[in-house]
Amino acid sequence: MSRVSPVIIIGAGGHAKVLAGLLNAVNAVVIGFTDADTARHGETILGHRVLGGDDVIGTYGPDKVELVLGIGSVRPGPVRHDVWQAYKRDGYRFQSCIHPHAWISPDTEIGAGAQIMAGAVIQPGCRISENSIINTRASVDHDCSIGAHVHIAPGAVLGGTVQVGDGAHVGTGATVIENIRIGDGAMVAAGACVTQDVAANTRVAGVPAKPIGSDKSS
Ligand code: JB2
Repeated sequence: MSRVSPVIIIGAGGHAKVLAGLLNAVNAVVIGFTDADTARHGETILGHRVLGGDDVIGTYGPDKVELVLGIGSVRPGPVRHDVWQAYKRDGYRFQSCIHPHAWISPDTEIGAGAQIMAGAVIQPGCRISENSIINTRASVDHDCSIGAHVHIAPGAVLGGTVQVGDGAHVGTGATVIENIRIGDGAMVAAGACVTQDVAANTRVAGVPAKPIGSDKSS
């Protein structure tokens, strides 16, 4: 993980605070946060100021700063994807963030802007695609493939050879047994135990997990 450029963290909520702690732990140069909520402007979080709205980013430009996407999610949704695309289009780069107390097999493919939090474990043969979060103490076993803009929430456990599609969300403390496919945009509720494939844009919950709806029906 190279730390050659200073970073701005987009968002100043809970997820951004966790990222600020990570960036402090690796001695990154953090310029500050931006937040859409003007009431947050001027606050200090873990030693870094909320500088203003996203217009601040433009005062630096893509050659002077890299970005860390600090807006999290508790369900599938377009926000992280859309903010990511907008800044990529304008030529900005997103730094990947890897906590020094994560254990990541050296052969792991890690996409741009991926965020791997404290206590996460990623076993050999895995791919973590761009802008995805492997959150605190999540466990990703061998040969898993995690798509782009995915959130594997704190304490979730994926058995070996699990495939998670783009934009999916695996909730806090959920378990996905080996060889399962989770479709694009699907949501696994917190604490669920997934023993069968989950179709795209479908929500599942419970032990064993059952469908509880889809994006199209909600
Ligand atoms: O376009 C934006 C924007 N949209 C929302 N630009 C910028 N710069 N900021 C934006 N925000 C801001 O993101 C909101 O004003 C708010 O301050 C922040 C989101 O904070 P919140 O704490 O509500 O959610 P979060 O996304 O940081 O964290 C959620 O997801 C995490 C993964 C929480 O539920 C956490 O508990 C969870 N761990």
